[in-house]
Amino acid sequence: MIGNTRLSKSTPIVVAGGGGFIGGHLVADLLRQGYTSIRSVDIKPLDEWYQVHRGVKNIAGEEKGDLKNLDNCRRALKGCKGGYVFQLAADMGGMGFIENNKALCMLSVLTNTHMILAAKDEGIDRFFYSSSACVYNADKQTNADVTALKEADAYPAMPEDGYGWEKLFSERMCRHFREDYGLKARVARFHNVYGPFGTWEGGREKAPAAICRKVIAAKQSGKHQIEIWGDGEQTRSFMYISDCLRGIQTLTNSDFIEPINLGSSELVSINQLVSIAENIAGIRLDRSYKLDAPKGVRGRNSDNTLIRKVFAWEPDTRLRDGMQKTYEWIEQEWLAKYGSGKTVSAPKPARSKTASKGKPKPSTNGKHKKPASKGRAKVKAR
Ligand code: GDC
Repeated sequence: MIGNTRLSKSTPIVVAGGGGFIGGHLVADLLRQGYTSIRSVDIKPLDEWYQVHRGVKNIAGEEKGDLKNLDNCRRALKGCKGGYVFQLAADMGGMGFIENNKALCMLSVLTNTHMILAAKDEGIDRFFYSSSACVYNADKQTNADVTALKEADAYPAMPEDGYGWEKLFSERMCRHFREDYGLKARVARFHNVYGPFGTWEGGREKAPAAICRKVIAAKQSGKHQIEIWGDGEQTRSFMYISDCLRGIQTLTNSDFIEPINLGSSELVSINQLVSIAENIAGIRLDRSYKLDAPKGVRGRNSDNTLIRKVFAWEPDTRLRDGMQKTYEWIEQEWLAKYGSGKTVSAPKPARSKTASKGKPKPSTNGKHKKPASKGRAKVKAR
């Protein structure tokens, strides 16, 4: 792993949420590095995974892959003493999802509680927990012209309703399992991660993928219009997936024990994000603004002082570069699913599990034979 070449390649590694966007990329990266004992666990059936990798023990579907269930957590980690767990499993999505599914988001507490309990009992060496910028106090995020969020800004606590409260609680659980039981828990606060092999339609997609999809649909239909949620002046930073992978592994291998920002500090407005996608597409669109759509906080950026100090590094992929790769991948998916020249109606915000019920059609070795649906594609990388 990055930052730890001494780690044996046969170290048992469990990626919880391996069928998801970040988990799928992490498994691919671990395989690339030569790790030989990887388990990938996800509640989704295998044909709904974003990426499926050979050379890994894939545990898929509700019966064995639902990590809200303690027995499933114990089974997933059995025999992995001294190994690594990457806890990326969660029922989540972009603003359209988390604003409409607060109870469901809070139920991830079962997954986090049972996974950390099983990790402690199994004698897991390192436990990585994926927290979120949604833990930060809402009062610090009321202006588009933001002061970037530093780690101390999570307290006094007033996180994002539902999703953010659960994340903050689970962060605390990591701390107390470390203090009371000596579990080496590591916590990163992700700032809006994007890239290929993620959700791009169906209601769970975040702004980068949603904007790419809308621009592609406008280009293909010849109807050069785009609807943007909010007034477009809200600000964010977006982290490309490769930076996320590097940060996860660097932190997990380190001795740094406090929650730390893992995000880009390249701040943009959503209007600027749209301009980037337009530039990639080579078109200009008429913009309309849906002011009553889910908007989240007014402005958010990652203060990277701490990560620079601790790791002499910070996520540094330029948004324009990451968006180019993301746009190209979504365009392929879009064309495979809809063909060229079609008009596609905008999806409604997702509720409950419906957004996770899409059934992508299988493809092999990165070549999509059939169109994917619900913004998911399957690739057998090995
Ligand atoms: O969904 P998201 O990327 O999540 O939205 C960013 C901003 O983009 C919001 O203000 C939203 O209204 C705006 N936006 C404009 N058009 C669109 O078509 C669209 N789709 C979407 N989705 N947004 C649009 C996220 C959470 C995550 C995670 C990260 C951590 O909040 O949803 O689960 O925890 O934060 O940083 P965002 O950045 O508000």
